[in-house]
Amino acid sequence: MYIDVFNGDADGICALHQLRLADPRPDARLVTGVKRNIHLLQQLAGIRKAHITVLDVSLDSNRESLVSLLKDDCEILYVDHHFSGEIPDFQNLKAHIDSNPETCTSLIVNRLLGGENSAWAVVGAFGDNLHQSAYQAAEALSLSDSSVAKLKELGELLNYNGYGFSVTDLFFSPQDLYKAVIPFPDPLTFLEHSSILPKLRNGFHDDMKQAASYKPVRETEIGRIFELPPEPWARRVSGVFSNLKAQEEPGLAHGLLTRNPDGTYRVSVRAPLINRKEADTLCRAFITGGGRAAAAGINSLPPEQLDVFFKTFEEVFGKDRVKD
Ligand SMILES: [Mn+2]
Repeated sequence: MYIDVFNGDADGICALHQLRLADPRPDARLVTGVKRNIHLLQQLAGIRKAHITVLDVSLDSNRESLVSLLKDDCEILYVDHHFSGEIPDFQNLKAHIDSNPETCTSLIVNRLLGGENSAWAVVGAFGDNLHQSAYQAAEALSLSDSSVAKLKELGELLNYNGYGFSVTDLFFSPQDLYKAVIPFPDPLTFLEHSSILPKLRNGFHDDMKQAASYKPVRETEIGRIFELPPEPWARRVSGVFSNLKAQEEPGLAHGLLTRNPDGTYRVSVRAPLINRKEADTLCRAFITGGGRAAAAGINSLPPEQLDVFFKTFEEVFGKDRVKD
């Protein structure tokens, strides 16, 4: 039995696609979800002796399930760029983990394949917001500037589709999106012929247009905090919206609040782009917070702690402010 497990964002989809173009497994069971659903190996409880490929989800977050699958004689290929912690020592585990902030899973797969399907690696890298690495990987392909711009748009659209609270928020389930790319060895052909791209492109522009009308709910010299309504369009666009706001004001920290169904807030935080630090420090000060130094979040912030959040936001990012 073959099982392919992949993060439901651009990087996860492109990494798997590159691998399967080189080594097709048409009967593989596919396991994926929205971008934030990273505990994917839990879904394989009880599976024995399968050939499993895992892409673009943190090993550390899946450690327990991974070890029990390895003990149950599964052969596992694990490729990722998130924090892994110690890699379990098993003969039947092949791990290629590189947490360098300038790389992503698609680029690691590209290296493993000797550049065999690297146009898709470029798409995955753009999707993960690694523009410099993406342009670098694109150089070897000698593409025109307009073709590279197309790969960038594709990466961003695939990435955009991965956000959302659950798959029902999304235009396409990540599984369907992956199935849609399978027939296309060349992403530029996919861009031209796929019937799903126009829907994704229109959805993206509509969502961004709605989001653009929202002003900050709090604005200081330290940063800006926005709130978007608890609706599917806002959940879909949250990641791209945060990136865009951060690019608008690279010297400021940014926060985005969205209500959860239980009344608490889901919070996402971006450190200032010119000083990508401390977003995790801020979020870890709250029970359900976590993340990386540049981008972090809190899963459910009780509304009565909102003022404490604002204060801590300004303390943490104020302390370290780069004066201009
Ligand atoms: Mn990734």
